[in-house]
Amino acid sequence: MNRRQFLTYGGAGAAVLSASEEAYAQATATRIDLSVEPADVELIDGRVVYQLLFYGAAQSEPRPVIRVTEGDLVTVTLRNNAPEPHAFAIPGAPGAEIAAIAPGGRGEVTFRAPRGGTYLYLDPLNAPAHRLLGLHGALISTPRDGHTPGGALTPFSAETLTPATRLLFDAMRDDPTARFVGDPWRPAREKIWLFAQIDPALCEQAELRRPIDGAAVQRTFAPRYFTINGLSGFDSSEAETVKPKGYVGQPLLIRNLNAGRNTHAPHIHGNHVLELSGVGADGSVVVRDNIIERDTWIMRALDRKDLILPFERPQDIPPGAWPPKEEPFPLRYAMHCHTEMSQTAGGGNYPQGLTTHWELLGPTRPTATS
Ligand SMILES: [Cu+2]
Repeated sequence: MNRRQFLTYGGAGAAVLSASEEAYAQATATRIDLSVEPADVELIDGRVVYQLLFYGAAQSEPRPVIRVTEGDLVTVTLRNNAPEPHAFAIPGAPGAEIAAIAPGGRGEVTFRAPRGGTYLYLDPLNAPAHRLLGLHGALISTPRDGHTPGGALTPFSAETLTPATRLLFDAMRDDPTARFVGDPWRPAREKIWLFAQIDPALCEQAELRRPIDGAAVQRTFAPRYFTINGLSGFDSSEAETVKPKGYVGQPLLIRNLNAGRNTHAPHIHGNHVLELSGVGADGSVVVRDNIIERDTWIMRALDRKDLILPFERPQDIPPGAWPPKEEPFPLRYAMHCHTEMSQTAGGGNYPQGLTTHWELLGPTRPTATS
């Protein structure tokens, strides 16, 4: 176990394995090298638990974000540095599976990057146990062509856009008659919120190499820590990888995923979000026909939802009182989960659970030309 990684809590960030930084590039061949590593992870209250984590080659941070471009030929290699077999899958990406690899072994798979959208990669073995021990991460597929007929850029393939999503992205523009006056959405305006839960009893079972029965875990999993991108409480509230920031008129995409076992009900203050997509029965990205404004949305186990946080004037503030004169910018608004236990750590330590906030930096964006 001397090879085991030790992670302090704040060290769990968002390293990026970028297959192709250039959106809309020609199809290329891409190689992603991953390994499964045992790790001692320090949680928000100082407790250290044993986890199993995916690492990228030469990456010091776990669960790297994998970025690919739709249609690319992607080769994933996986080295198993853990003491039991591990596997790999991407629900919704046909063919993206590596069967069980023995300890010390290596596996490989080549597949076509799926349609534009947000995906989970995970270890499907002994489900949901290995995934809940930490073996999961986010994969972002950039569409080869993500434009609306009106020319607005979206995070989805043009052929999967619905009339509602086309109208929404076209309605974010620098035009006083538009519904969302400001900049169009840009790919750089994005946050990944990868939710997970940790049950220290399961971690201990794995550390002591006691047999783990996935079906039993499905029934007995009792999480005591609730994380966003591996962070919680004060850490997730302040982490730049989690916290959306921007001016009025700078819409942002939240790519929300739930790698855990429990249902979350994230709730946001200040603006409503617009729910753009969900997951089909086969794991594919389903772009919504009907876009509903939500202040609370449901994230079931393995859910993936893309949401627009519009960064509009908070509608609780009357236009006549905008911009506020006595309250200084940035205005800070909470995101917390309405599944109440998720707001705690270690069985009651509030508010050290799944929470963050977002910041409205000012009423006028610095890039505005009009
Ligand atoms: Cu609230």
